[in-house]
Amino acid sequence: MMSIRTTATLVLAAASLTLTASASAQVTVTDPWVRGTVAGQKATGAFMQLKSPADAALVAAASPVAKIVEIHEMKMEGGMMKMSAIEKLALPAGKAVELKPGSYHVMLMDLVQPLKEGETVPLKLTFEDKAGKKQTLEVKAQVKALTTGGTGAAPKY
Ligand SMILES: [Cu+2]
Repeated sequence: MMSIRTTATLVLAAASLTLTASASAQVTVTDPWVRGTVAGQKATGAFMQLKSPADAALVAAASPVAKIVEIHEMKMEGGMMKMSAIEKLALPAGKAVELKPGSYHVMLMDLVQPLKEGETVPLKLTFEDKAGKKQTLEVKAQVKALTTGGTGAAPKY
């Protein structure tokens, strides 16, 4: 009798983090992701962790999937969470700054297409250092399910 050998295949899911950059004082972008949308939805949020070795700021963002891209913050105002555009998001040297649901985020507005889970969305991020020198990083953000990080079905940025 021959025994049947089973070959176990180990599938390793590598984190797909793509960075394209060249400058020296490099801002690190970790785990960029975008909340998926449903048909007809015109806006969503992009989230990530940013870390800069020297004082810098995120000053602009752009993406081919959205006609308008802004940097937003969320604040409690009269008991309500409100979001508003900010000119820049400060990145203190060596400190990780998190863009996450309910907090800072990159707002993608006037979307040109629905964003489906599993797709990737190119995001261009522009940083400025203390001397005013600008640096642009391009990352690929993973589209995650609409409800990721939220408490219900309602989109929450
Ligand atoms: Cu927003």
